[in-house]
Amino acid sequence: MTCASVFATCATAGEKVQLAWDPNTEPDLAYYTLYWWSGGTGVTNHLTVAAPATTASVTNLPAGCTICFVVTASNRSGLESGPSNLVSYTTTPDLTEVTLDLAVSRSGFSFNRLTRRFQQTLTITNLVGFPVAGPVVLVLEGLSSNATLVNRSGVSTFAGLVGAPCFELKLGSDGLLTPGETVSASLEFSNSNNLGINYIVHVLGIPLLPPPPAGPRDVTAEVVVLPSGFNYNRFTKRFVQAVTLINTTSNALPAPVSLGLAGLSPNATLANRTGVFTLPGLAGSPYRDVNLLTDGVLAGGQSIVVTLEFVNPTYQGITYQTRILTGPGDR
Ligand SMILES: [Ca+2]
Repeated sequence: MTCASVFATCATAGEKVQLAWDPNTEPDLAYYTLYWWSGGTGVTNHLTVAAPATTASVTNLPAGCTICFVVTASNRSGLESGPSNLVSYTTTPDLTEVTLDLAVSRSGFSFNRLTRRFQQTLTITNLVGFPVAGPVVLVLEGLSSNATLVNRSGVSTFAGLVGAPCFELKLGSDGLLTPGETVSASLEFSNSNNLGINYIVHVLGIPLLPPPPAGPRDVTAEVVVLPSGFNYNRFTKRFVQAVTLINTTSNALPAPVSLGLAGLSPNATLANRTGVFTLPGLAGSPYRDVNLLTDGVLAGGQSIVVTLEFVNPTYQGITYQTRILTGPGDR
């Protein structure tokens, strides 16, 4: 069984899990060792438990990860058994504030004489083009001190909202608040002095953002471009310019890396172009792909020289603005 993380990031959330296993029966049994790890981290943790105890709890597990556990038994000479079957546990993922992706409306309060509670209905609609996955949680910030949210699901540990009461929405069997879907929540408050109940509502969830569109990425802002002057080659009758590109980031830019010339003055033609852009906003501008040598990337901090050759029959000035695109896909 593989044990992969279900979410890309695993921030420490301090989740705790309790484990139990069947006892071993050897007379010289000394202790058990519990091992656990999270997919992708490459880190194995362990703790030992003196026999005959057969339970342990593990704290500070990362959020949104599948954690795998196995147990071994060791005897008094330190001889360790093979591992038990593997069990896994998925911790609650880190939530993101999605309040601005939703419409939240609140009814007035109604008083229930039997329960002596104030009831309010909140209606929540997903306004964006992507689903929000559960748990989707209402967090009531600054709830007035006379009121208590009686039917709360818990108390927030979210940064900036720590301690505020929470209410988890029921999302139906899909576990999602899909685009356009509306759900409602019935909040019940006790109210010690019957004064007003005020709060600011936040909504937390897991936005399932659409993947970024396939195609090259514009990294013009991340690359410094230093053009030389022009040299005229009498044999080829071309104007030659050496352009140095410097990747100012620490991230490698994947091939192909294209140097585009937007707004090239109409007297000049890029003779050694790789192609002409068809992308919106760049359509018709010529580009030349950078020779990235064997590693196929423009590494972080790396500089590389591109030689441009222009045909310029009228000998007028050659001007353009540079654009840098990286990665596969249509240009
Ligand atoms: Ca749903």
